[in-house]
Amino acid sequence: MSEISRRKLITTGLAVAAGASGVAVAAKLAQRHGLIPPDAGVFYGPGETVTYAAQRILNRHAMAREFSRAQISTNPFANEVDQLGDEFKRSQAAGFVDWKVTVDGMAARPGSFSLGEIRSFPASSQITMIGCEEGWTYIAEWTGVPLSYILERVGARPEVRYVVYRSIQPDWWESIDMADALHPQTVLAHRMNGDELPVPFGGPVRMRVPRQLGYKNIKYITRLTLTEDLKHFGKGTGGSASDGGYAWYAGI
Ligand SMILES: Nc1nc2c(c(=O)[nH]1)N[C@H]1C(S)=C(S)[C@@H](COP(=O)(O)O)O[C@H]1N2
Ligand SMILES: [Mo]
Repeated sequence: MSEISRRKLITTGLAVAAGASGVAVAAKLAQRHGLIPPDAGVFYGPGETVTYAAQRILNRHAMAREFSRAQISTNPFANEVDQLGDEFKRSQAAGFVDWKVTVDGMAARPGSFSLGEIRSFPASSQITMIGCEEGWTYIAEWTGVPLSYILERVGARPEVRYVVYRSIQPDWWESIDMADALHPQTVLAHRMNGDELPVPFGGPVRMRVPRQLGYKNIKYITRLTLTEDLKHFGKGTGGSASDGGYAWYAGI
C-alpha cells in the first residue's frame, strides 16, 4: 500500500472509531502532550497536524481488530475475581447510584464523576477481543466513554505521561502511556453486548484497553490519576501485574 493510501486508511479508521469530534479531541490532546510534528507551522497546516497526531497515537499498533456482530462470543468467560468487599456490595445493592470515579493528579479540574454522569457522556462502541495471558479469549461489544474525553474534561496538564487506574479491589491497578490513553479504542466501558456491564465482567465500569492483554483491563474502576512518573505507585513499575513480574506493556 502506498504511504498516502495507508495514511488515508489510518485517519479514516480513526474517524470511524472515534467520530469526528473524537478525532478533534484526540488531536488537540496529542498536540498538548507534545505529539506535534517538529516542523509544525512551517510545512504543516492544522490538517496535517491532525494527521500526524493521529498517526503518532496510532502507529504503535494502529487499531485493535474489530469483529462483526455475528462473531460475538455466545459464552464469554468472566475471569474469576477475589471476593468483592462490603463497600462494593453495598453499592451494588443500591444499583451503583453512589459509584464514583475520581480523577486526580495533574489536572486543571480534578474531581469525581458519578456513574450516572459517566453513562451520560458521549460513548463509543467496539466489537473487540479480550485475551488473558493464560490463553483464553472472547469477543464482545463494549460501550464506554473514551478516556480521551475524560482527560479533556478534567483538563489534563501537558506534562501528563501516564494514566494510573485503580479498582475498588486494592490489589488491582495498572497504568498506560498517553499513546494508549488517547487511543480512540481506549474506553471506560459501562456496557457490554448491549446491556449494563455485568459485575463478573467488571461492572459497573471497567477500563477497556483492547490493544493490551486482559490484565490491563482493570474492573471496578474507582480512580484515575494523571501523572508524569510512576515511581511513587506500588513498587514503581506502573501496575499490579508488573509489580508481580509481568510486562507493564502488554500490547497484542
Ligand atoms: N479488579 C480486577 N480487574 C481485573 C481482574 C481482577 O481480578 N480484578 N483480572 C484481570 C485479568 S487477569 C483479566 S485476563 C481480565 C479478565 O477479564 P474478563 O473477566 O472480562 O474475562 O480482567 C482483568 N481485570
Ligand atoms: Mo488474565
